[in-house]
Amino acid sequence: MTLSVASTTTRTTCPYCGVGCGVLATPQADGSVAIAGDPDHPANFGRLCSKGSALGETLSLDGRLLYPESDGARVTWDEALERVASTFKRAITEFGPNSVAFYGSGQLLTEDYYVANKLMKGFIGSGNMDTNSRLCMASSVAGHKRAFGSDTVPGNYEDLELADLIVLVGSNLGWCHPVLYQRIVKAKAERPDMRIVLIDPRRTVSADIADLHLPLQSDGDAALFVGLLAHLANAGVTAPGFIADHTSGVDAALLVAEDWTVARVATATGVPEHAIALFYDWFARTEKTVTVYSQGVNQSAAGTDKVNAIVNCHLLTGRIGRPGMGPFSVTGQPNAMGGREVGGLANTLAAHMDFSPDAIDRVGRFWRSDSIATEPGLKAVDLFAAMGRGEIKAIWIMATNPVDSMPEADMVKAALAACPFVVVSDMSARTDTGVTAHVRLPAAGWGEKDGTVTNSERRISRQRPFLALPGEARPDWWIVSEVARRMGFGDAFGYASPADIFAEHSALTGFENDGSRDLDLSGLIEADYASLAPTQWPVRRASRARMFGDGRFFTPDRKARFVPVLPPPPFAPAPGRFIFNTGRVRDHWHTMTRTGKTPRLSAHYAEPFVEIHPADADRLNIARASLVRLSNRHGSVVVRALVTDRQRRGHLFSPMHWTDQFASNGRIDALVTAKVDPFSSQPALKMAEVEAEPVNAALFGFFVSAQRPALDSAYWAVAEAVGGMRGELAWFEQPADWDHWLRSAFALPQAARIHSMLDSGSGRRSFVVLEQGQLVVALYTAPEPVAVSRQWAVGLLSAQGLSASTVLAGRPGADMPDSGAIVCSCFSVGVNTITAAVTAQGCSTVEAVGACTKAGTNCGSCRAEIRGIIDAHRLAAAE
Ligand SMILES: Nc1nc2c(c(=O)[nH]1)N[C@H]1C(S)=C(S)[C@@H](COP(=O)(O)OP(=O)(O)OC[C@H]3O[C@@H](n4cnc5c(=O)[nH]c(N)nc54)[C@H](O)[C@@H]3O)O[C@H]1N2
Ligand SMILES: Nc1nc2c(c(=O)[nH]1)N[C@H]1C(S)=C(S)[C@@H](COP(=O)(O)OP(=O)(O)OC[C@H]3O[C@@H](n4cnc5c(=O)[nH]c(N)nc54)[C@H](O)[C@@H]3O)O[C@H]1N2
Ligand code: SF4
Ligand SMILES: [Mo]
Repeated sequence: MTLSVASTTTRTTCPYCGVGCGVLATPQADGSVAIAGDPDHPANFGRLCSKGSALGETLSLDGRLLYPESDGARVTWDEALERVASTFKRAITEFGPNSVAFYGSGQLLTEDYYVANKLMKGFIGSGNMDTNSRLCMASSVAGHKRAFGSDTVPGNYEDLELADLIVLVGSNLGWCHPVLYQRIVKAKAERPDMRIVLIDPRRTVSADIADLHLPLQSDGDAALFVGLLAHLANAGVTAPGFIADHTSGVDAALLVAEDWTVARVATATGVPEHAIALFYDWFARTEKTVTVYSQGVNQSAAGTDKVNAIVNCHLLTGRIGRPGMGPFSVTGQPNAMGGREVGGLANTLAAHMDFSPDAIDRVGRFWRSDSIATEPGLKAVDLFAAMGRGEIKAIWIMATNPVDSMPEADMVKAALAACPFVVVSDMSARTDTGVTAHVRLPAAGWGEKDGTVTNSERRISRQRPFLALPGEARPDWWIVSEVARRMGFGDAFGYASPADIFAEHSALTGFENDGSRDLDLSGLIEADYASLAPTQWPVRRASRARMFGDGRFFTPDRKARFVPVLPPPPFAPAPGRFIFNTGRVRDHWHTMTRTGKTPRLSAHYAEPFVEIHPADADRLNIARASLVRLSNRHGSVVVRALVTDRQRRGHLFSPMHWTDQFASNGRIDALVTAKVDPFSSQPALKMAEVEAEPVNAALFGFFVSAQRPALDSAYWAVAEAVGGMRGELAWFEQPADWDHWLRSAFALPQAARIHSMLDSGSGRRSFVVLEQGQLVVALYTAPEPVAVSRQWAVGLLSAQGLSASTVLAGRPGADMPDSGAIVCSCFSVGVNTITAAVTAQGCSTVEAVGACTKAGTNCGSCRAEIRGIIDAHRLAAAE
């Protein structure tokens, strides 16, 4: 049970994506917390997506790490902190400061991040603090610096509403930045002339609002935008005055672009010429164009070049620094931007300053340290490689789960297992990374922690606590400061509150700045932290509203730089292999430590899967809903086949979310090669090469159970369900003794009676255990993927007065209709219910379906899928 510290409503910020929506959290008398969008927050104006709406359901203390642990045993904070401080100190004395490292996260608050970075770079004296932003934003950072001289995101959210053309490049905004997507949907409804182009190898849900989708071959983006640059120059769509006064290097960029005709771009991208020409024409003719990009751009071996290929087109047309236009890198994590601001990347020092002699001197004086690091540290991929070679003697991982999210994840796991000292600060008691730790430190989570985050449009918002710290959990800034004190740096880390830290960080951003650096928060030093309203930077004492509005950049000559980009040759996997693309689904967040706790969010997709084109599936004898093994030299995974023509032939896609905590073998980063971009060192997470083959299981199973089972089947995947768990199973060989298998998997008491039924013709078998008419466990097995309705079976967990025969039959009765796979997670409305509204009740619009079923009427994240169901029915009716 959680304990609230607030009786009224607390204004805070969503802990998931970089949209940074304002949230109103109101603890209720029964211990739950009511969550609503903050109507006054300028990111969302009251809206929330499915993940934001379900925040209240992630707050239970189930699975939380509540006490410090050393070698798996509970210890006092004093013992844990002492062990961390003394072990780090010993390693530094013996092997030097570069033998230790911190690996942080865009899910730390700015204050936490600032303190960790200051300890490593300012006082331990090593650059070895890197972050999961290396996997996320590093190419945008590098691209921004090459073009602007600083890591400045020029866009404001209102630009999306003011634009006449929005180009989404490698961004599935509909699922990953749902509230921004909804702002665009609304703007387009008000101004139907507004155009949207989607550039993504897959036809994602974001294609729903697109006037044009270019399903390009992975990494075709550089060719596409270099071709666009040539087209704009040839068509005379340039801004000569702006180019002359405010940029440099245009000629070199145009020279290498010259040969990139539409025909050549078509060959390089696999997109038909007429579609490319149409996109180029729209771009050329539309002054107010915003190019939104995300991981399809950044997570590539050519990520930085892709960023600059995009920025070049905006510089050539002078479309930057003005309302309704500009390149706009949208950030993923709630505080990806804050982490960049404090200097969390190993190649940055602090406050948007790098390791230049000036900056080292300036920051050293500000921190009053003479042991400041003088050179960049190891970046994520290099860091874990160095650890694999035994060069890292102690690592502290905060708020990230690299055993699941790093490329070559099995190597990362092995490196951590061999590292002499691993510290993990997390909210979760059990993560794939946490199990490798010598010391586990319980961190305060969302609702408990207190500080600031910066969203994609540079807006700083407060996360405020409304729950008491559970058990002995502590905020990350406190934990790091205590270790710093024990290492002998107490004077520099005597913070009493996050407000102290924020004031110091703000002061550093303004220190000897005078407009020479983009990041300047000096206007906030004396702001009232407790009541700080969402504030966009820069916030100099004399503020300037829009970045680059005056055409001045942060390079030495204050001019933006064109970067000549040479598109890489199209990637051709070895014969018989697929391009393996990875990313996200609507309702899960990364490694599922929080979204995996809610039945609602777990119902949308309940197991790991791979999207495969029907022609490829046929060729390989991969049947719908069967199991597939994906493998390469790094490892293998087993996931469900999702056969769909939204996928390109020769490409596969799997989400990154499933871990060893939720599936037998679904950690897809085990397959991703740690190949990095040469400028940003960001790994190419969207481009592995794999083989696919059907898994010939002898038997499939599906279960629902009141308790979490311990499974040993060849394949298993579990998910939370209301009243218990649900899960998918498969065996290569049927268990010899079902009674024994069930009793041990579901920890059934000897007295429990197992009812069973076998249909000898089909080989289908079902088992049920009831206790006073309530379900303990139901298991359905079949030689083919089990066809029992998942939603109906999950409903059994909350049913009373059940009879064994109804459950064994595995067919919904009239009193328990099958709603089908969940589409709307806010109101748990399934596909069958929606289809019935369309077919039987004649609902032909998303609004009408909403009126009939409530689906899509709360957060709206599922509206694109509802439209898909209506369209499919319309097509079927027309045939
Ligand atoms: N639901 C949900 N939302 C999230 C997150 C989450 O875990 N779940 N995580 C947050 C975080 S940290 C991030 S970084 C963002 C990521 O947000 P996005 O970048 O929008 O999400 P992804 O699914 O990783 O990738 C986007 C798309 O890139 C496409 N792509 C792959 N290769 C290429 C290519 O070569 N070119 C182009 N043009 N496209 C390509 C993929 O097919 C995919 O549809 O989402 C944030 N929001
Ligand atoms: N193949 C592939 N791999 C990818 C990606 C991809 O698209 N494809 N995307 C990459 C990207 S963009 C990202 S951002 C990463 C994300 O990957 P990770 O950062 O590894 O994933 P999370 O699950 O968000 O891990 C956050 C951890 O921090 C804990 N936590 C949450 N809040 C706090 C807190 O306040 N303090 C502390 N100490 N702990 C906390 C959570 O319980 C969780 O264990 O994955 C990357 N990996
Ligand atoms: S769009 Fe959704 S996940 Fe992102 S900040 Fe808003 S509510 Fe949270
Ligand atoms: Mo990310």
